[in-house]
Amino acid sequence: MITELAEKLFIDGAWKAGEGARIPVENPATGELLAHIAAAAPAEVDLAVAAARKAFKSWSRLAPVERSKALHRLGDAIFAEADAMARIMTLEQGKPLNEARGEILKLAEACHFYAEEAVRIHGEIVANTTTDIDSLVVREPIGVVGAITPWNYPAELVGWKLCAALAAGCTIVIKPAELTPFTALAIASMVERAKIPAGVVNIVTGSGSKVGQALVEHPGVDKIAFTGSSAVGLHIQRSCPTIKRLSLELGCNCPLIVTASADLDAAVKGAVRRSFRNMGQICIAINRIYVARPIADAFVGRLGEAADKLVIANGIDRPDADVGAMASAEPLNKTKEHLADALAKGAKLIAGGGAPEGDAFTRGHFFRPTVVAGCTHDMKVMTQETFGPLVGVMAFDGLDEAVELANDTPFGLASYVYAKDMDEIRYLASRLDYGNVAVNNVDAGIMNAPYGGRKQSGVGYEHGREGMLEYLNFKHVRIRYGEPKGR
Ligand code: TAP
Repeated sequence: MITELAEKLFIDGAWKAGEGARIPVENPATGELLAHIAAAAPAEVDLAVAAARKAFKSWSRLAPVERSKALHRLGDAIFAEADAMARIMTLEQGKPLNEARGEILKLAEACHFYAEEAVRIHGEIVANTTTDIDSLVVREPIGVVGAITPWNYPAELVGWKLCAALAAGCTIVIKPAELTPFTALAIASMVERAKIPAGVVNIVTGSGSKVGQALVEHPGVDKIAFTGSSAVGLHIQRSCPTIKRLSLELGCNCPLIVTASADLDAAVKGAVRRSFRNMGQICIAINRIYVARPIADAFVGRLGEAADKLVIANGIDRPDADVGAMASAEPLNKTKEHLADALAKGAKLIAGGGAPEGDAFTRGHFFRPTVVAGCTHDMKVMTQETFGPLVGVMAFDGLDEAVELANDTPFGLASYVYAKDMDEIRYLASRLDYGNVAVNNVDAGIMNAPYGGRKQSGVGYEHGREGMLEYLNFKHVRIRYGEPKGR
């Protein structure tokens, strides 16, 4: 399937051989070349935006139930092709096949969720000072959306934007990450199969600084929906030459607090899953853990043992592996840098610390899940997003200290708590300055509830009804009525 998608753009419902320079896409588990993409030329970005503008006229006026049916068809098409799409994702991103398949199924779920939301767009009638006037507050789609997405969840992060935008009546031009473009192109072929009208969904590939920036600056794009690093999010906010709506889903340095009342087995299991799943390349990955001092040694010992037990492999060869290759050299190098920094400043290595041994790992971006303890806030692992398989642990003496440490960050996407004591849970959940707080579980984001960050972790929400509202404007229609004839 990758060969069929190579060097193509999806514009106005058709596949077009890209005119721009070729960019290689590699398999991060082997270093092998998978295929090339075409960097969309400025004229091709213009074509995609023009197609989305043209399609907006009819898509936004379509009865919501028709948009709903289209999204259901898309969900069905993706579900039917889950195996093939998962394979593409594993080949270009590195996560194990079973996990990639799970992500594709969640993309299908997002299509069906927003298909249902599409028929639930409603407004309000607001009281006026006189009774001959009605104020109708109606919701209308914003227009053309430019979606810019990262490489860690190449299907879901495209899908949340695409599905919510389409449900609201917007059309979209998507610029996927350079590292993982083929998953997005495979989604485009499902859009085609679902017979979504031409121009409603367009995909342009290429670099962020050129193709992504062209969307940010394009006068025909009404909204930018961006997921990625805080640095690029800030750059986008600053570089918008005209007023546009912006959603920015950015990075974090997520804390976990484990209190003395916690179920230790559950806390270790949760910490391992959310620190190392997808090799820690998750915006809501647990990067730092604060443990009540009386249980700190026991927790650290068990966390290290559990990390060492994780099965690491090429995700195509071992679909059920716990972790696969990292997506590129960049997050791998950052992980090594944060580890070296922690060790140089006195942290103790508990597990991992280097690449796994064996021929299978020599050419890919592999690193063992790594735990360091005895950490302090002088260390990068405790204060910056690592975006890799490294977690730092530190002991605390009182809940206020734990809250202060957890909130000692410019970020605010997700935080985690393991505790059994209800008073502790309430105290912590209400004081953690994060858009998401997960207690006694590590799934901070679910499809039905709003998911968004605070502070430098961004603005706006994805998931839930709120995720669709990001693509709608309010319109106030104030109507004065007269006396009816023949009353
Ligand atoms: P970035 O380097 O920020 O890239 C994200 C996207 O922006 C890519 O498509 C990139 O294109 C593009 N881009 C780069 N420069 C641009 C510019 N000047 N104008 C427009 N677009 C530009 O992030 P990443 O390394 O792919 O992803 C990791 C980051 O994403 C982490 O910080 C992580 O926390 C964050 N993230 C956040 C969330 C949520 S929901 N908050 C979810 C997942 C990831 P290229 O690929 O071509 O560079």
